Amino acid sequence: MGIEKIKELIKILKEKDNFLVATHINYDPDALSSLIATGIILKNLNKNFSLYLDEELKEEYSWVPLKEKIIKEINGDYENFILVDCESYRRISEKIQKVFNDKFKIFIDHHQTNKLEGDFNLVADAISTTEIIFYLAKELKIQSAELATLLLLGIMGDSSNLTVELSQEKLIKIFEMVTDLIKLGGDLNLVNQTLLLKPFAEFKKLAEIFNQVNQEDGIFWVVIEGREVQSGALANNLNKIREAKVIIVIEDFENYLRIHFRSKGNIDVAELAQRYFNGGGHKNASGGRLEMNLEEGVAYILKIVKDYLKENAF
Ligand SMILES: [Mn+2]
Repeated sequence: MGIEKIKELIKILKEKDNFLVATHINYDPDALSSLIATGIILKNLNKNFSLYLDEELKEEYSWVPLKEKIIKEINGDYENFILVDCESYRRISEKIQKVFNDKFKIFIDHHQTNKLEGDFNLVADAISTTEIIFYLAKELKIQSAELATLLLLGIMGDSSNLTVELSQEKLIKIFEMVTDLIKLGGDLNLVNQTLLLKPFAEFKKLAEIFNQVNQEDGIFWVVIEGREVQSGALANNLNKIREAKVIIVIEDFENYLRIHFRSKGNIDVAELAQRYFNGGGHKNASGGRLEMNLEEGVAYILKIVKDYLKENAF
């Protein structure tokens, strides 16, 4: 990640004021953490800002700072728009779609399939968007235990608690970053508890879903109702199946299907999601959507994935 780009962003943030910050819908730990960490940076720069989140803050995140800055309705007069951890307009809430266009747009993201064109784009090859914010905060010398814990949340969230497959170079970088954050007072135990502990009722529901998982030629898939459980976490869990090459979680939203892919090694599900499912993401974790009924949709998805595995001899 170029430090020059970070310096350019700092210059912009210092010059401007009245920021509206948002992230993708169905926020995950990295999205929430980058949203609020950006708020902490703006607060330290004495700027006016709001953090937009259209969903409720889930109970497990009750410890996060700056909750008073989170808004669900957009009323203020904002001049600048910062979007974090989001690679596509399809993942921006409708309320944001209505207001962001005439603003100065800053995009901070780490999805390899990001094609958004803002007035300033910082799309870097990073494990999480919070990694980018980490370097931004470091350059600005903004440091606190609170911020460190928040950044750990994003990093641990997007790396499945440091268990995703990464190159040696990236592993060293991420472990150094985590060490730095712990030294700054970041509470890794709290972060792990936030990410790993679940209510008993959710375990029972997951057990039911695990029993419904189908498999064929290394492809493991399951259909769930829209928002039945945390779909991303479910997909990560299923990716622990040793025999699995590709995991597909299909979320049925009645008029469309949301699809979550996970894969191992060189199987690039970001490419699949982008090419066939109007989506994108990372090599081993991606998502998309499909406007089809469930039966046709499942058959179509399986065919695409099977063909892809065959073509590439995985
Ligand atoms: Mn992310």
